[in-house]
Amino acid sequence: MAFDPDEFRVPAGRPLAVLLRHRDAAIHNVAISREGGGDVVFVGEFIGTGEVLYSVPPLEPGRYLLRCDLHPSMTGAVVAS
Ligand SMILES: [Cu+2]
Repeated sequence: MAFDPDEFRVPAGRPLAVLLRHRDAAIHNVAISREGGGDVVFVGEFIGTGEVLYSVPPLEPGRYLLRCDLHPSMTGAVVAS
């Protein structure tokens, strides 16, 4: 019920491939939004097992909130620079 690691540094301005590898019994996804309640920039499909490879559009430089839409405690950060 957590992202591991919970902070990611990525290059800004480039498409991203994000692999979510699922290691518990719950359903999860990955959503990315501007930090501080800003625009949602990506919402990934939910998966219940296995892994999924998300194609995330290029991010502008800055900090973003990473979260699972089903579990408010599942958060992390994406830093694009
Ligand atoms: Cu979740």
